[in-house]
Amino acid sequence: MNAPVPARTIRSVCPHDCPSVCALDVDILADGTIGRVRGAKDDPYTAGVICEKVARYAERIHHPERLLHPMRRVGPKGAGQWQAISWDEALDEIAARFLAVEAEHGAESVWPYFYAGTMGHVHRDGIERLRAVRGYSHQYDTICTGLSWPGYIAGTGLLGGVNPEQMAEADCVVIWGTNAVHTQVNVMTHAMRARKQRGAKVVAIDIYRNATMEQADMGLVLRPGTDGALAVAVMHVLLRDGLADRQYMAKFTDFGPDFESHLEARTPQWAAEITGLSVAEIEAFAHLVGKTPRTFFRLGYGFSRQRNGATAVHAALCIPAMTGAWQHRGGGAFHSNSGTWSLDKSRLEGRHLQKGTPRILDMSEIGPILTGDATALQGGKPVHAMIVQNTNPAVVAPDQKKVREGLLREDLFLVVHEQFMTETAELADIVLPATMFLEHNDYYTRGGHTRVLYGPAVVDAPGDTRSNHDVINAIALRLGSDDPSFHISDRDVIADTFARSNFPPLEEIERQGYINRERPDDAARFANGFGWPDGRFRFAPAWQDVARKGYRWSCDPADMPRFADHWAINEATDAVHPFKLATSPARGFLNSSFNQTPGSLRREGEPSVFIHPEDAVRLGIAEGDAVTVGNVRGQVHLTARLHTGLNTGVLIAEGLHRNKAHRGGQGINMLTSATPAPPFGGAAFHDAAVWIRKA
Ligand SMILES: Nc1nc2c(c(=O)[nH]1)N[C@H]1C(S)=C(S)[C@@H](COP(=O)(O)OP(=O)(O)OC[C@H]3O[C@@H](n4cnc5c(=O)[nH]c(N)nc54)[C@H](O)[C@@H]3O)O[C@H]1N2
Ligand SMILES: Nc1nc2c(c(=O)[nH]1)N[C@H]1C(S)=C(S)[C@@H](COP(=O)(O)OP(=O)(O)OC[C@H]3O[C@@H](n4cnc5c(=O)[nH]c(N)nc54)[C@H](O)[C@@H]3O)O[C@H]1N2
Ligand code: SF4
Ligand SMILES: [Mo]
Repeated sequence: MNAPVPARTIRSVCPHDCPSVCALDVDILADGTIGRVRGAKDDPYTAGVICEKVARYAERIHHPERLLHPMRRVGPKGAGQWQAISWDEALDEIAARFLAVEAEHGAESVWPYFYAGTMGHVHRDGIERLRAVRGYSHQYDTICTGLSWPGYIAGTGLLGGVNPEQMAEADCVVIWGTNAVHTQVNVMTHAMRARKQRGAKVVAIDIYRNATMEQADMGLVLRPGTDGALAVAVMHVLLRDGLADRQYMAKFTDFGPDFESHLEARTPQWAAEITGLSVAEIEAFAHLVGKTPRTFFRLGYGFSRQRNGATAVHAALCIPAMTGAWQHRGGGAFHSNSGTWSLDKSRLEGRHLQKGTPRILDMSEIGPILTGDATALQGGKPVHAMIVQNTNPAVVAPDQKKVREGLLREDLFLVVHEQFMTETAELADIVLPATMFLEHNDYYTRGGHTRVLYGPAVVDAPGDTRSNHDVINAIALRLGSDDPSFHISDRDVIADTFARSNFPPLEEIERQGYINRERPDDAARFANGFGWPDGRFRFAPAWQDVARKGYRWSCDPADMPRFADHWAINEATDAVHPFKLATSPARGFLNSSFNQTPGSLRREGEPSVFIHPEDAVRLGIAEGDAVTVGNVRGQVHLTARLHTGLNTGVLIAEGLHRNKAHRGGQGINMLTSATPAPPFGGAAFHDAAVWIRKA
């Protein structure tokens, strides 16, 4: 069948939480529905390529299960009995219940909770205005970037790096701890350009032979949580074999005799024991990056989701500082540009409205917080009311047993604003229907390239759906605030934010679709010095200085290793829990988003776990067997898939499927820990010691 002829094609932006921030061309059909979605060819980073799940967006935006009306729970919590209500009824009830909780328990007992369902700043961060004006508990954003960002900043002093489009000009691209084929397909576009045009070598470093490694020239499959050991051994070899750029280090880093003697014991033999790699593999990798000046290190999030992830990211980042790769076009490192936008969001987030200095609760600890853990509550009162936007904690948050138990508390009033009846929405008292990105105006950034993009409202919002911005404003007005920021439109907030940030006017950005925030190349590669006052990259991180950039300690600062190193603090295996489990990303889902679209469900099939055939044989497990994986936190039912591309003793469950998609209804985060990782918190999603047996 031929695709229908579109009435028009509009420029938009993918709103989802993926570093690529693709510019989209969206066909709008004569009946107002959307047709094909394509990657914009004229956007230099998108370069005409997007992932399958967003190419099929018509499945999501016109999904028959979209929430269209506000609803009130009528039966017991989580029983799925609802009554449709009007917006006025819903908003009145929310205001009354929030005010009652404020009066009885204090404003800090209300905890607005959000994450990155949409990455548009207006509809993501506007919830901060409500929090500020009422003095509600704050949220410490740790769930995704709490480990990797501090790890990167510890070295460079600034969260920014070489324009990732320059990967195409590299002679070697190291894709470290990111399954880019699944999670940010555009990395592959530019890495493959380098290979095609320059014969560049592509290296992938992961804990299993994933889809990205299948496309690489060199694949290093190490044991989970051992990247720090690989990195310091690589540096040992660089120094040993005369491949370190000592001149560069003398000028641009804190390199000195203490660090050099620290590395003396970090031999490839030592690292081989820890990583499971061979000495030859470690040396070959060190020689490749040591002899290829234009080596681009694309550092992902995956290896930061180990308990020692912050130090691992820092250790990997040290390699280009030792080879001097930063000096060469096509060389250097990149993790995220999120530190480079210079956006003034003070109005958008309502900083002028802030009442008092409320406690800041760690979003990754939502389970312990809602089940009354005194440390997680910082000695304060329990949470009695929440409004949740843009996130699905019942599936995505660690220590799922506690999350669910907490969300089900009878004395918690839970409002969930959603596009679908997620497993979080199912536990709510009031469910509110939300618009999607083509139905509201917003601007978007993510760390993956250099542009800020604009996405306009282009189709009608279905049913009674309302945008996050409108809902936050309506609640604030009901609660008695009359600040002008609660009266203006999403478009006005964008125009105001751009004006405050000294960006070009919105009209100009609207015409062009984006604004380029690329920094001059020499600044991006720290050619005039790194982000610390002395301009030097730090092989010996001063974590206290990182803390001052907005982080809070989750460990004793004295416990931090002095230099880049392997830090053996991950969940230890033992006789009962002999396996390490990682919960790597599935291609068809984006976290828990798309877990209701037909194309994604077809692609992902049933929730499964990769196990090495030797382990499987030993445990009497065959391909396709029903298995149970468990630890002290809980148990999950999965289907076994035999995979030779991982170490023995390692299990990989690509997720996040719906909890309900698992036999028994328990999702993979039953097994992950909510204990904040050092130094500043964050969830170690890929670090769980578990057992596995045939079900
Ligand atoms: N299709 C799809 N796309 C996504 C997402 C998704 O769920 N699905 N999630 C989105 C979000 S929110 C984010 S933050 C990004 C994250 O995207 P990435 O930066 O790719 O990070 P992760 O998805 O956590 O994991 C990437 C890889 O790290 C590997 N890994 C785990 N532990 C280790 C380790 O100790 N060492 C090494 N070297 N590798 C390890 C995993 O096996 C996995 O292959 O992707 C976004 N894009
Ligand atoms: N085991 C394990 N758990 C993980 C991870 C992992 O690798 N392994 N990854 C973690 C990471 S990196 C992250 S970032 C978190 C992400 O976790 P979440 O931020 O919860 O991401 P999603 O699962 O995509 O859920 C976003 C929800 O927001 C809704 N939404 C989208 N747009 C809007 C909107 O405009 N308005 C409203 N009201 N709702 C909207 C979507 O329908 C969806 O249900 O998950 C984490 N959880
Ligand atoms: S999810 Fe990522 S790769 Fe897919 S369209 Fe969105 S930004 Fe692009
Ligand atoms: Mo994330």
